[in-house]
Amino acid sequence: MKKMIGAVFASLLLATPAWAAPSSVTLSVTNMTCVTCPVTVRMALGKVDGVSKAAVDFEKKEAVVTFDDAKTTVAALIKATTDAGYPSSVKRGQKR
Ligand SMILES: [Cu+2]
Repeated sequence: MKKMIGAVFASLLLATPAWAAPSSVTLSVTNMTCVTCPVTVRMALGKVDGVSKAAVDFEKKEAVVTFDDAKTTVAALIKATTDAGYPSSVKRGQKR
């Protein structure tokens, strides 16, 4: 019985790896020419699996994205905005 509980705990640990902490990155987004562009960019980022939050600023031409780095990568985020017609690059990234 004790052994079984141990196995359950081990599988729980595997299901939620320690490195699955939310990360955030600020992307510098190009091509945003009007106020509805950020909406398109935000929707494109929101479709990426693992993204929990995306805030796009038209004035600053940047997107602040919070994502689960076990599910997606910064490269996938950049691809998402680029595929939507707005190529982006990393302005600053940080892990929390
Ligand atoms: Cu626009």
